[in-house]
Amino acid sequence: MDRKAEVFNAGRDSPDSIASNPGAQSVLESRPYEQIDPDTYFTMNSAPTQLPAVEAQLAEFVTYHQRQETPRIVLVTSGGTIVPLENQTVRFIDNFSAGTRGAASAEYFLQAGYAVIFMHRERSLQPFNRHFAQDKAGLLDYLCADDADQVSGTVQIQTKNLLLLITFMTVADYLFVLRSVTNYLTPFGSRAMYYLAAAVSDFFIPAQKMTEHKIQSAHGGLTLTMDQVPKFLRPLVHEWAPQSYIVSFKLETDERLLIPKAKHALMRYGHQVVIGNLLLTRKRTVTFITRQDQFTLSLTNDECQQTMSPPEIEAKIVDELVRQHTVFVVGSRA
Ligand code: PAZ
Repeated sequence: MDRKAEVFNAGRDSPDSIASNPGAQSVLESRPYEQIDPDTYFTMNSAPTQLPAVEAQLAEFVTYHQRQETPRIVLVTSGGTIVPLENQTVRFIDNFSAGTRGAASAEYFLQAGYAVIFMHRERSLQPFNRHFAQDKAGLLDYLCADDADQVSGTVQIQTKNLLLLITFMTVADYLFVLRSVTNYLTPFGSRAMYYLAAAVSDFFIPAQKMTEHKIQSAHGGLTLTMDQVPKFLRPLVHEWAPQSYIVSFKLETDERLLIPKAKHALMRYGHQVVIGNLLLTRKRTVTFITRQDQFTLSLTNDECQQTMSPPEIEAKIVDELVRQHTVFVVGSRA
């Protein structure tokens, strides 16, 4: 990957907390070499072929929940996008995300009474299925488990039509589907939550710049030049879902960057919550950044050592968000 592709997206308005952190400062001072706006992105790229089918499913699910007067609905995005390197794709760039956070969180939102649209990377982890994904047992095994609550919970989700599964593969699929979901959720206003846990690529190669056929190795090494994926949080917050409750995640590997960059994202886009997590500790600890507050949620040592049904950090995250979302909904009515 050449240097251009390594340039981070830069913040234009660095907050004080970043100014006091030289590491974060230098990252945030890098300027994007090319940044197309989201509208241009949608005109330059074709919508995925499955979009009309996805929209039909969304229409049916949302109409059902409007009729049922379901109090809350959440879009959970989960798993990593791929970035194709050829139009007839043989190779692509992927990332580490297995979709654990999204799948676990979807279960906790269902338990909290939310209808859930689970927008996930094809073949990544899914709610409930994730419990047997590793040992290749069947959903039947899960349903036949001793835990009666788990079973009745799953059956309720099926009979009450509370979970809609939709998929993406590439970053383009992700952006087109996300924009469509916002259209369908508009009637829910503040009662809709967006929980954006997917790991979405920051860089891509536009179709027009991609080679049609498989990249050949005859000429030696490979240098890639990638464009920056537009920052879709801005239109999401300001145009597509301005009344809804929006939670984004920020992943870093350098601890010194995490909080400054999470704060920066919140200031830049003006949504409700950024949840910061580090690659190595993400299953154990996260930091909430809101306009008023900053606090950490963690699993205790005792909780981590439990061998039978160890608690998951997602239970704590969702608990906290449900509480904050309630305050938001009430405040929006005032
Ligand atoms: O999918 P997973 O459970 O392995 O990882 C979850 C996560 C780290 C992708 C998520 O918590 C997250 O931080 N998503 C946003 C990543 C980003 O900064 O784009």
